[in-house]
Formats: sequence, C-alpha cells, structure tokens
Amino acid sequence: MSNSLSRLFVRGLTAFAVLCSGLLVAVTPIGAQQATLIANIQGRQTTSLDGNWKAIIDPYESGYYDYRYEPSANGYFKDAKPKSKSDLIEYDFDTSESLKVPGDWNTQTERLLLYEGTIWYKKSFDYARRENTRLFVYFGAANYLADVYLNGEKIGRHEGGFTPFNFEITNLVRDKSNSLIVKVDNRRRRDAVPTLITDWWNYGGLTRQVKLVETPATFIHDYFIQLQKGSRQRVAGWIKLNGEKLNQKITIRIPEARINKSFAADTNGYAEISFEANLTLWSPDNPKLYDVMIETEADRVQDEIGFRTVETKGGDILLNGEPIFLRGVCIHEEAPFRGGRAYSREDALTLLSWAKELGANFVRLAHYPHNEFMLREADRMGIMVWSEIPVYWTIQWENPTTLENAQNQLSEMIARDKNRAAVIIWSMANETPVGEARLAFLKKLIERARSLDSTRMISAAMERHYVDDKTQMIDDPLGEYVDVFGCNEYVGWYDGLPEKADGLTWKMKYQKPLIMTEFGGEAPYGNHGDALTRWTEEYQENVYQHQVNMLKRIPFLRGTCPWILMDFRSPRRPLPGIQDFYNRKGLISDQGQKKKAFYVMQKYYREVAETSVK
Ligand code: GCB
Repeated sequence: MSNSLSRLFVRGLTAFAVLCSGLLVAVTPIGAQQATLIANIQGRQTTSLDGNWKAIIDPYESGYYDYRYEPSANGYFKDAKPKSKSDLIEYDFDTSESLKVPGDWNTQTERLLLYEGTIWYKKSFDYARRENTRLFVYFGAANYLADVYLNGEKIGRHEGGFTPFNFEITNLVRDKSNSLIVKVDNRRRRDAVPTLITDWWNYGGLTRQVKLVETPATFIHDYFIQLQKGSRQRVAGWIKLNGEKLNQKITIRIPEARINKSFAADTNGYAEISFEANLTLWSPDNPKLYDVMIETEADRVQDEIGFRTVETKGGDILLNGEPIFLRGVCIHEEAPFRGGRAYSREDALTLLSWAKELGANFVRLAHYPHNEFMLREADRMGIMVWSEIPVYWTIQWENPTTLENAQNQLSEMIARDKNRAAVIIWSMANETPVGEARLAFLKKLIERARSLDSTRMISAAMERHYVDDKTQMIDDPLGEYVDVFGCNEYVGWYDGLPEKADGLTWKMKYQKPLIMTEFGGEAPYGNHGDALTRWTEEYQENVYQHQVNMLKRIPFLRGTCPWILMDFRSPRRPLPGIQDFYNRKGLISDQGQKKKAFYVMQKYYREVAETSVK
C-alpha cells in the first residue's frame, strides 16, 4: 500500500472505530481529506485567514454549472487566468471586489442586503509546512452551503450555516500562492435546516473565522473531559488521536488540582479516561476554570475547562446538587451597534454583559449554535447556556435527508462545545407542530444528543394550548422525552392584552421543570404612549409587568427567558417607522438603549436572586 493509501485506510478504520463507539461527529462523505471536527481550535497552532477575501457574486451559478446546467469542469474554482492575449476567461478574482471575513455579506454593501444566492470567495496564501506536520483549513461557519476548493481541487462540501468544519489539506498545500476558494450559497430550501421561513435574517457568507490549523503527524483530535454524570469528584470522558502512531501514551494534567494522569490509547487512538479529582466546582457565583493540558509524544493541547454537575430531580433543576432557578434571556447572534451577524469576542462580551446587567445567570442562544466566543465568554462570566439547532417551525419531518442534516448540525454543535461548563442544555427544536412524524424526528435527535453527551439536559422550546379560557395546558408529547420542558407563550402580545395574564392558570402534564423560553412584546426604543398603545415602550413594559405576576404563580416554573435581549433584523417585520425590518422585541435596542421593560425584568431577577432558590 502506498503511504497515502495506507494513511487513508488507517483513517477509515479510525473513523469506523469511533463510529462504533458512538462518538463520531457525522460529516458529509465527500472527499478523502474531510476530517471530523478538531476540538479546541483556539488551543492549537493556527494561522488566521481572516481579512479581505476576493468575491464574485454569482446569482446564476455560472461559475459552477455550464449552459446545459451540468457541473462545469472549468468553474470559477479553477481560478484561471488568460494565458495569452486572445484567451477568453470571463471572471477574475483578483480584480473583483473584496468582502471581509468573518462577516455576513448582507451588511457589507447595500446591494447585498437582500441577496440570497451564491458568492465565490477567494483567499491567496503562502504556507511553508514543516516536516511531519499536517495542515487543516477550519471554518467557524459558512451560511449555508459551502463548497471548498484548494488549488483547483475540491476538498469538500459542508451544509449548515452555524457550525464549524475542517478539511485536511496536507497533501494539497503549496509553499507559495495557494488559492483557497469557497462557494457559499445561502439560498433557502424547503428541505433544509432551517427551512424556508424563519424570523431572522438570512445572513450569508463566511460569517465566522477561517484558520489554517497545523498539527503533528499524529495529533490529539478530540476529547471529552467533564465530570461523570452524577458525580462531583470523578472526571470521565475520552481522548481521540488521529494519525499513524495511534497506540501511544496520553497524559492529562490539571496542575492547579494536582492531577497528572496517563492513559494508553488503543490501536484506534482512543482512550477512555476516568479519575478522581478534588475540584472547585464551576457555578455562576464562582465560574472556576482550570487549565487542562493534554499531552502525547508529539502534541500538546491546552484548554480551560470548568467542572460542574447539572441534572433534574423531580421538578427541580440541580446545579452541583443544589436547586437553581434559571434567570435567563434569549439572544440572537446579531451584532450590537453595527448590525449584521455577531462574530467577535467584543460582540460576545457586550451581549453577555447586558445579560448580566439584567440579572441573568442563563442565556438561551437562539435559534442556532452561536459563535464560539459566546460559549467561551459564558464559561468565564459564569452564565449558563441553552444551545440549540435551527430545527425551527415546520421542517420536512418525513425527509430522511433533512433528518440527517439536523443530526449532523446537532453533532457538530456538541462536538465544538461539549467541554464548556456553561452549556447545561442542548435544545432540539423551536415551536415545532405536534404530530407523529415530528415526534419520530425529534426523538432521533434526542437519541443522537444523548449518545454524544450524557451529561447535559435535553430540552426543546414547545408550545401550549388553552383547555378553557383561563387554563393553559402544557402537554406536548415530546415532553415525555426531554429533561426540561421549554415553553414559548406570548400572552399580552399575540394572545390578548397584557392583563389577560392575570386570570390564567398553568397546568403541566409532566412532573418536570419548566422554563418559559419566550414571552414579550414589541416596541422601538423611544416610542412612548400609554400602556395599551401597541408598539410603545409602555405597552411592552405592561406586557412584562403582567407576565412577571403570572410567572410568579406557576409552581413548576424553574426558569424564564424573555424574548429577547436585543432587537434583531427580520424579513417578517416590515411595519414602516416602527419595525423597518427589525423585530423590536428587544429589552435593549440594537444601539444599546435600554427600554422600560428591561427594568421590569431586572427587578424581577433581583427578587428571584434574593430568594432561597437561586
Ligand atoms: C417566536 C419564535 C421567535 C420569534 C418570536 C416573535 O415564537 O420562536 O423566533 O422571533 O416568536 O417575535 O414572534
């Protein structure tokens, strides 16, 4: 067997072995170079490819299909140049416009605000790869469908707009003038996840960081290091190597906790780990993170990991064994002040600091996995996280490809964030209609989530219905399969006037904790009037006052997440002078101004924080 063939074979075997152990991050099976997600990109040796990329707008996909609508062998990915003065080539990356990466394209130039289609991105780079190293190209996210080419060769495709992916380019990269081309297509599709309709902007492009990741020939590919379910002293998980020398010693060190443990990886490069440790547990009051070093002969990865337990007991949520009330708020990945997709540490710090100011110890990152800075900062700031995938409203429940796509996005979300103490809930879906096919679909997602991570709670944001004028019933059959019930309701906004909340009683079929995952109303900042005039801050405040009084009366309520922290762009919100294509349900405007409703929630959270159930 040639060297590269045997490497492929070994990699194939490794992938198979991991699949069997139920830990594989699913990937679209295209191209030999495709690799499962490398854990903790921040802890690696990387080279940023952020900055200006050349871009060709291609609404008819002329760079991909020929005039018979067959995939073209000479598409834009060839990055061709005329070889003589008579040569006909109808595109040129180098004289085309530039787009910033990371960044959505919609907010970079006026004419792309509503664009849905293909844009080709190109970055040139030099890279002197050292002996015995491997090179990967990593994308934080590309919305929605990305086809990636290096030096004219396709290296893979990725579907899903909010999760990271990487491809191995060891054998393709050159010392000089590499041409990395990505075709990004953000057209909505009925069979996609999300599907055609959402209440958020379809920001397209390379929306998160792009990096080259250099690793040793055999490297630490992935690991799961958390407290064992149900234990506050035992750390358990696994480490996975990738390369040719798999059967080697792996050491985990946590110097601050005097931990130095070694494990032998099996012939597949897989090692289960388990050891006792005396750790200060992570919590919102004390978000303790430890430096954790994972070392092999040739590789060393450092991470910051917090340790805590989270579970439900009857109707309670327990953090480190103590009942906790989740003082939450929903957040979209929308950039404060400048608009567009948020992507930076600064964006994360602004949004999470506002959540803290509100009194939150919990955030619902809606409606898709957010960029990694949000999770890293939540870990540091002591904010618990609900993380979800864009299985939103009505997707194609009976389509196996749609299910596979949703499972893949779920796997990628868990793969990236499974070592973040902040994440306490994986959520499967938002406001999906009760029905058999949907239940079967979501049960499959739950199975997948539990097989990848048994330590987090599972939930979904569901709906409720009236059994009579005054009684709200929570009995979605999906409730049976989740740990925590998430419920969206808009009493006072889509459902009656604010005071309707006063007369309502809530009932739930399940003996499980309930989080009210959405409620609220809309008002542009600075629009004033009386408390019954729609779109005024006073009306919004009124909604919140009545909501809070109602929420206080729900005995099984263990958390609240008002919709939403900050106004965000939405194609469904055209009302001139009021919405102007923004959903204005923010407690804070997109320019950072706090609305009256913010203070109602802040007061409520202060009260909650002072009572015994924190
Ligand atoms: C919902 C959705 C959320 C919307 C919100 C609204 O129920 O889950 O995505 O943005 O209502 O503002 O209507």
